[in-house]
Amino acid sequence: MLPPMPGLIERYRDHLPFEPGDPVVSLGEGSTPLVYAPRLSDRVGADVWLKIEGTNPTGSFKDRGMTCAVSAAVREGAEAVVCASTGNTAASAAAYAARAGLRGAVIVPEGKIATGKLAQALMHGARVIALRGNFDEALKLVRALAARHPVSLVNSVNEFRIQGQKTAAFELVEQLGGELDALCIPVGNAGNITAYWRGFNEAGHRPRMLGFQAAGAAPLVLGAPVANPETVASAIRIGNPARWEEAMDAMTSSGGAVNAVSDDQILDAYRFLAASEGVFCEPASAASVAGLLSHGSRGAARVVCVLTGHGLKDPQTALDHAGAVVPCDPELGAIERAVLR
Ligand code: AN7
Repeated sequence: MLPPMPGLIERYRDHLPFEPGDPVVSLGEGSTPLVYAPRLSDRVGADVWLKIEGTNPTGSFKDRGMTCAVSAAVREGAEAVVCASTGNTAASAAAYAARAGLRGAVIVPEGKIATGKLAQALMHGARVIALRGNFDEALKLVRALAARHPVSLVNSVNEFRIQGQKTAAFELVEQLGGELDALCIPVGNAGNITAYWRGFNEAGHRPRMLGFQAAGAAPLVLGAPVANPETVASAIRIGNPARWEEAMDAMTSSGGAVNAVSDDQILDAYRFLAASEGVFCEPASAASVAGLLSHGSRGAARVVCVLTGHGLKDPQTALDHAGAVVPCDPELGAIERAVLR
């Protein structure tokens, strides 16, 4: 029998704030595939790889941070974990809370999270609270809640989340032998770009950090919070990122940039990845590729696009933007016409 694939904390313990003997809550996260993208590379004129974070246990990169945040919560004796979320943090927090035997409560903007994420949070037994407000309001409220009650806040304002997520940069350095010029990454609450930059610095490699926001939710591009963010990429429908300064620092100190991509550009990249590379990610993730396609690689020869979440998270957006099914009567002639036409 093969030895089990260790989770992040075991794999990178030397770089993480966990001692041997500390409780570890893991679902085997991390060690995600890095897949070369030949057609995208042709279009961009550079070698491009996709870091497929949708293969994490709950289908998004959030699991990297959540194994650390929930393990630390157990160590601290917390009884419950809480978060505000556009969906993926909620799904991940709910799963790791279930695994740890902790109560989980997640606050999501009512009607604005993808179906798969809602199903996950509910199935894992979290209390799902639909806020009549947006993510930024939810985060503000949950921070106030955590300051007053013995619950562990597992949003990326929690340092352990950043610690866990920085391991994706370690993996990239290993997978590419350190040969990486630029990283394209969607930016919402700005925890992930902060974490990658931390990881790259610790690993001694400093690729250009190219962050992309949805045009209707692009506070970092505009230089001011957005009161009513809107985008088809519901995961990054965020108007006032918590890690604002750190994200800007990552982009400036690496010689990178932050840019906006329109919903149409996001949807084009989303369909292109699925239809031409065989990789189905969620709309927010496609912002990294949309950004690379519309803003270019800035002279980088070797580029990684981070695909933060799995396409199955948001089946409704897929169905709304994909081709139609072909109806068919149960006869050979009809099947021939339907299949071979
Ligand atoms: C697929 O789940 O903020 O810049 O509450 O789900 O670290 O916020 C999700 C964010 C990119 C942006 N791609 O990352 C949440 C949440 C996907 C995401 C982001 C998110 P950050």
